[in-house]
Amino acid sequence: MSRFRFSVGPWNVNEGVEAFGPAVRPSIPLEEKFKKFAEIGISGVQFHDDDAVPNMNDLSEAEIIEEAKKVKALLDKYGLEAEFVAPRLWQDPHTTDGAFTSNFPEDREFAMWRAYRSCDIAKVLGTKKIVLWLAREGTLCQESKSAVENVNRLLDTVNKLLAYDPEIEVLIEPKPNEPIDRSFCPTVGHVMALGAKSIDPKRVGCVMESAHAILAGLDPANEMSFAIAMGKLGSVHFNDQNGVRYDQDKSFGAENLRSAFNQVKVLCDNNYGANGEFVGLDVKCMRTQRPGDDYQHIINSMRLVEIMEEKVDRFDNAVLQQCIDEKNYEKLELYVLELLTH
Ligand code: 3MF
Ligand code: MG
Repeated sequence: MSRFRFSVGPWNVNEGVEAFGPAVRPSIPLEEKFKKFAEIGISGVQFHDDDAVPNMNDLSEAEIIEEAKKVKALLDKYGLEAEFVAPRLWQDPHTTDGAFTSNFPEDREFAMWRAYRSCDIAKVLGTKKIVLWLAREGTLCQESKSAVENVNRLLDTVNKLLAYDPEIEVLIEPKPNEPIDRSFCPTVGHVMALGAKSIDPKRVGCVMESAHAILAGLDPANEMSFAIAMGKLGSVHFNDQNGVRYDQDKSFGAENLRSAFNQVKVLCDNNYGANGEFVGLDVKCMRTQRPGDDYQHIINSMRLVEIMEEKVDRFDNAVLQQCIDEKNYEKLELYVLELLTH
């Protein structure tokens, strides 16, 4: 049994579409996903705005709220909680040049409209957390935008959201690249700096994803630690990634067990979850997986967290202290490797 509460998004169970191939599995209705999530031990659901309210561009603000109420009733039916709402600002034709940092004012206006609607949807679903994955906030052609101007636009966006709803908390999910080449806000440090300059720093934090840290050439546990030290780790996206290549969203621990151990350890050591935070899983199922077996990556990830919790509980601080006293980190290295392999 894990000490953590787990969350996933509906997008984590998908049809297997990727850049080089179309859908290979049938779509699963939202309610069926909720039912299965509850069955396998998930207690939170992460939402994109249009996961909760499909085709929202065509709806009025009042209609969006009515649609969101139906989703809230479904969550209640399966005993699930909404963790956060994130505006999906990377698929719409309005956001080809970015959303909050597009060169085109009508696109920026569209992005704000979606972000405000995310706040409205979050209120109905019963969560205060708004996540901004700044997917296209950067450049493909570096000279096409001023980075200084656009970092200020991101700050302005955060401020507008904080002012729009005095209850919400804005969690930025940093990622250095993909789908853009160069992000304006690539790491936890950048998020912390933006938050500190906002009109209400205590309501700005981050979601740290393992794969995003690896893509930035950084250590996931240390990125999470930095946010914890600042009191700003609002959520995590546990997954794994084989080095610096395309964004893989592999099952947690599938590539690097020691890194998985250290991510779980930093959360355990710092009592993560005590304020209701979830361990979010942002994992993608392999395209080879058959319909019906396409929750396996989520089950695997939760199991890995549990296994690592057990290792963390067995980690002997007396051994650690002895190794420090002897200044013998080679000995500590072996201790950790034996712990992980036994
Ligand atoms: C991309 C991501 C995103 C975000 C999600 C919520 C599609 O690499 O990690 O998943 O996690 O949009 O912000
Ligand atoms: Mg993510």
